[in-house]
Formats: sequence, C-alpha cells, structure tokens
Amino acid sequence: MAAKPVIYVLNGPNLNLLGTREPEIYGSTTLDDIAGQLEDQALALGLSVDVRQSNHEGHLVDWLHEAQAMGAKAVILNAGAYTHTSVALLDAIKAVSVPVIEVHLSNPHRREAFRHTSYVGQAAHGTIAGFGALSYTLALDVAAKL
Ligand code: CA2
Repeated sequence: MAAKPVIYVLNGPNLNLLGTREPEIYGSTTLDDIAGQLEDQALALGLSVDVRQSNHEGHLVDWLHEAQAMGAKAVILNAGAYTHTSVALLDAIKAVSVPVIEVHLSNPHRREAFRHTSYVGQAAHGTIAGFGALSYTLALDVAAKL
C-alpha cells in the first residue's frame, strides 16, 4: 500500500508551554492535545501528520528543508515569536517549493504593533490566525485540498 501523504506541523518557541500559562490568550489546550486532534483528523483525511516543536530557530529551518527533501505535501507552521523576527525562516520558506500554511492561535493583528509584521507571512501560501486550536484544524483541512 502506498504511504500516506505527510503534512509537517512545526511549532516554534514557547509553544511547549501551551495550556499551562496565559490561557486567556492561547487557550487551555496543550500542544499534545492539538497533536492528538490532528492525528485523528489526518486519519480521516487519508493523511499523516508529523508534529514537532522547538525553541531553536535553526531547528525550524532544518525541518523546512527536511519537509522538502521528504516530499511532504504541505507544512503547517506556527513559528511563534520568530514569525515577527526571522529572515532565516522567510528565506527557508522561499527556498522550498512545499506550500507553507502560517497558523497562529491568537490574532496577532489585534495585539501589540510588533506582532503586526510577519516574515513568515511574506512567503507563506496563506495564513489562519485567531481561532485557538481550531486554527490548526482549519489549516489541515486546507492542506488536504492543496
Ligand atoms: O498566536 C500564536 O500562535 C503566536 O504565534 C504565539 C506566539 C506569539 O509570539 C505570536 O505573536 C503569536 C507565542 C507563543 C508562546 O506560547 C505560550 C504558550 C503558553 C504560555 C506562554 C507562551
């Protein structure tokens, strides 16, 4: 049987703390909860997901390259605060042909001005933000249709 198309779900700094702090902004769902939901959803869509988190910018760059090398169908990327700072991530997204869907739990445009710039968004296929854990679910539905 052919392997299922894989979607990489990459998460940046501090997202390992999800569900433990600032629930009024980020909700009370943990990253493990989100990973479990995405695995169930992927099964129903005939896909597989590879969910990862790192607090290190270079890991996210390496994983974008890996997604390309492994023939991933799409990357769902919540780069956390690197969204607003990382030219390295912008360059990496431009360097790969795999479509990248930018996701955020919160809506950065409703928050501080420094969150209104997204380097990731300048190269991403599209962005889903502001729906809590549902942002990831919506992104996976989109990834299945790309
Ligand atoms: O809303 C999002 O998903 C963000 O990418 C989250 C980032 C933030 O810097 C972006 O502007 C928007 C921060 C992630 C920090 O995650 C925490 C989770 C729980 C407790 C503290 C931080």
